[in-house]
Amino acid sequence: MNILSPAGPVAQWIVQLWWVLFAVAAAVYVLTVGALAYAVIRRRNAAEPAAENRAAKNRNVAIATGLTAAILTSLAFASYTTGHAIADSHAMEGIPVSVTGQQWWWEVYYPNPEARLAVVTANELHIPAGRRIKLDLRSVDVIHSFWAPNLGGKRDLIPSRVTMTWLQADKPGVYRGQCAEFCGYQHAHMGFLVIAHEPGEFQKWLENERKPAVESFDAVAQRGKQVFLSQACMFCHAIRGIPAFGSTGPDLTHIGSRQSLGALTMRNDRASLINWIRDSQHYKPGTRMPPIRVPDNDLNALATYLESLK
Ligand code: HEC
Ligand SMILES: [Cu+2]
Repeated sequence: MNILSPAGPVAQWIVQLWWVLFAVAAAVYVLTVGALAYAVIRRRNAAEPAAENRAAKNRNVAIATGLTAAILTSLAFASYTTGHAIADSHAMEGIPVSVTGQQWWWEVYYPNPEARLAVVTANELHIPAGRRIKLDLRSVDVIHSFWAPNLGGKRDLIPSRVTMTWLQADKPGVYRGQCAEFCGYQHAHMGFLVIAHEPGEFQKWLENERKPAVESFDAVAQRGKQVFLSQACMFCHAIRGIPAFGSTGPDLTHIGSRQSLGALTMRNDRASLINWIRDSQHYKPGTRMPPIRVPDNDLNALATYLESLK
């Protein structure tokens, strides 16, 4: 991932500003170091220190000071203009999505006036390409920062406050995001994906997410469900459609269709799922999910069940 390759308007503005700042800073650096080198060489080669020419010296200092002030003022102006362009667009319409930061994962919520049509998932922000997404950001514990560099700017998630930002992906694709404010031990393992779909595909995804967990009639998956319900899992995780309502950890209703486990800590495949349940602390030390002792047979059934939740 290259943070300097924008894939949406907000990121585009920020990257433009970045290049302007970089170019000006680089030019000033080269000029300053060049002038210093020139002065050193001239001084060295002169047999006698050159006669003081106060007037010329004063003039040069005045020019340099004026230039510095002009450059800093223009940069401040450029920065203000970019910030204003991003902030101004808050008033515009967009598809509302709520993101809640937790140590150390992201809850993603798609509100709907009809409560049963709302959708909740984790660590993946699915969006339609070419549409503006209005995000409201919350935190339940410490300050986090939402950052999907190819699509938008950083925005802090602050406990007991709602902050807003927006982003847009011009084309379908998968973009990486990351918590950008140190929030504890596993801050680095607090990643997420923004998955931009063709608008029709997005609707399909949303409709699938609205459904409760699919009931698989596979005997092993059925057994896995019983294991899930008989272990502590249901105190921390919700699976809509079965009596599991926990909210300490991510909603697992469609876990089988997600790409990662533990906020991009590991890929979502069978082996990782088993390893994660057996000993999440090994892969993400300090995470709120305790290691859970389940006999191997049950663990296999549990993995089959979770994988079936597409
Ligand atoms: C004490 C609460 C707690 C219990 C009990 C618990 N979990 Fe978790 N679980 C969590 C938390 C918190 C996370 C998020 C960890 C992170 O990303 O930092 C999580 C993450 C997961 C994930 C990855 C989800 C994702 O989207 O990344 C899976 C799968 C999972 N748990 C399955 C289980 C199963 C199966 C059980 C029972 C055997 C279980 N959990 C028991 C709290 C719990
Ligand atoms: Cu963080």
